[in-house]
Amino acid sequence: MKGADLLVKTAVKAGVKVCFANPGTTEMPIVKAMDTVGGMKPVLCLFEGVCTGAADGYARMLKKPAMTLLHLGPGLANGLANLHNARRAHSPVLNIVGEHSSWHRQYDPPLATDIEALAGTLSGWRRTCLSAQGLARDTADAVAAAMKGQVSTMIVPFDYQLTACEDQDVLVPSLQQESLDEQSIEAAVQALRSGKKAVLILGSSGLEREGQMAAARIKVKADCDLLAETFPAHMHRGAGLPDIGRIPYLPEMALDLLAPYEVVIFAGAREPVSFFGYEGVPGELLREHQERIHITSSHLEVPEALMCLAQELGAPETVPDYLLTKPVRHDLPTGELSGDKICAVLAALQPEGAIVVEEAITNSLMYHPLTSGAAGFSLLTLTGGSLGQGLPCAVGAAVACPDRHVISFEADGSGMYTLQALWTQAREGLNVTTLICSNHSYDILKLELSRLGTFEPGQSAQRLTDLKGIDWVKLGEGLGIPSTAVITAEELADAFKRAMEEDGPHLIEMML
Ligand SMILES: Cc1ncc(C[n+]2csc(CCOP(=O)(O)OP(=O)(O)O)c2C)c(N)n1
Ligand SMILES: [Mg+2]
Repeated sequence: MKGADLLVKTAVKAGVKVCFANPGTTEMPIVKAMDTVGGMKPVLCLFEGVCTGAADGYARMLKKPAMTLLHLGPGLANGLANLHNARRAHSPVLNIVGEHSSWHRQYDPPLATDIEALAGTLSGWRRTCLSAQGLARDTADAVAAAMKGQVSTMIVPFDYQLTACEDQDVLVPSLQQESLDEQSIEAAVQALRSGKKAVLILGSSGLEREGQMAAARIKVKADCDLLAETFPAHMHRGAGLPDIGRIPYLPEMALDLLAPYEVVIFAGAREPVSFFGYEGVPGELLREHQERIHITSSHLEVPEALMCLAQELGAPETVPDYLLTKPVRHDLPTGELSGDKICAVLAALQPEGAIVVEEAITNSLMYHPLTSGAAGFSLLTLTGGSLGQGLPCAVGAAVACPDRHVISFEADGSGMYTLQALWTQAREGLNVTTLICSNHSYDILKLELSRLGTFEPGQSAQRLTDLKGIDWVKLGEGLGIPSTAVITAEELADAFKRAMEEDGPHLIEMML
């Protein structure tokens, strides 16, 4: 057995079943080992940002890591932006990065870089392997670290991958359940009983069904409000769930919304801060006098902490009907498309169990409010603000959940960062429908310019925010995806219904 076989065997045994890869020479033994060992599905991605974004999407759906296989420092560097989003989502991701042979590194060959330094910026765990025989232990440690909800990066020299070594079985230790912080739960109980105006802000795993239902029970008993963090990694949404709004992205709106609360309780969410430090706007969105209580320090155990809080409060066992949204089927809009009409078409037609990956920037403003009574779905958003996450994340979600429809609700500028993902969608026959909001512009940057007092962009500003000349139908078709353009809401509804009826990927360019 070779070191590479040991690595793949250990990963497969630990439940890592998919590898989003863009390999090179230094990863070839691992590529070969996937055939020798078996049990791991290889998915070729034509840019490393697709590999890492796909691993993030996969992890958000299944709560377990996929592997990425990346080529030395440059390959990892290409994947960093989406590892940033994965880190913000607390996604378990296992990166395997090839490195030059241990004896060759000293010559500083062209592809040599400080891989550990690159990995260190975004990985909660990283290690350069020091022997072939150690690869089973290293892989098990890397998977265990990822399972805590972080990016873990293992750097594997080429020669160790090729060295013969003894077969070993190294098991990944199961996650130790952290005990709940009873003191903070007691503090929350007291605060909620004090009669002060309170809000419970949910984040990470607290936004999946179980957490939301526990939060609704708390609301019934304590008469507090419920809010979600601005950019959830995976939020269940739709009819049958409580209607939980998200803290607005714009700091002025968030400040207004949060101002009335005397007590703010956090369950898996960070304290809200402004996305950027604008002049004259506070960075922290809570004021000093607002009492803050975090009922859990971990993003993993949020539903448990919420259930414990519900119990300590003496909340009812079930959520009364009036707190759960009823199915709402909005009328289909007509005429020329706008962002709001796109959201309305989606809310009306998206099928039960859809996974919606939302990176539609300015055109998705109404999507959240309009979908409170939609057919139940999973919402995955841009956790770290680093564009180019949507199309790859849709790949990973579709590989993780092949029986569900993935709807990739995407802005045109954002989509261009990682459009290679479309090829993987076609090659793998994934059930992804990509909806491109074609406003031919970096529209949100015009809003940012207006914050600087520029309402009519000058020539340079125009050149840096205008995207005319991109034909998404040709791009989609060029990468193997049946693609069509729509101008009206009626055309969108027709094209969307057709896409939902057929298996495999589709692309709809929505002309705005
Ligand atoms: C990796 C990365 N690069 C650049 C940016 C800065 N940025 C934020 S929004 C934006 C433009 C978004 O345009 P588009 O995706 O077309 O959405 P629209 O504003 O038109 O709705 C840019 C370039 C970013 N957030 N992330
Ligand atoms: Mg745009």
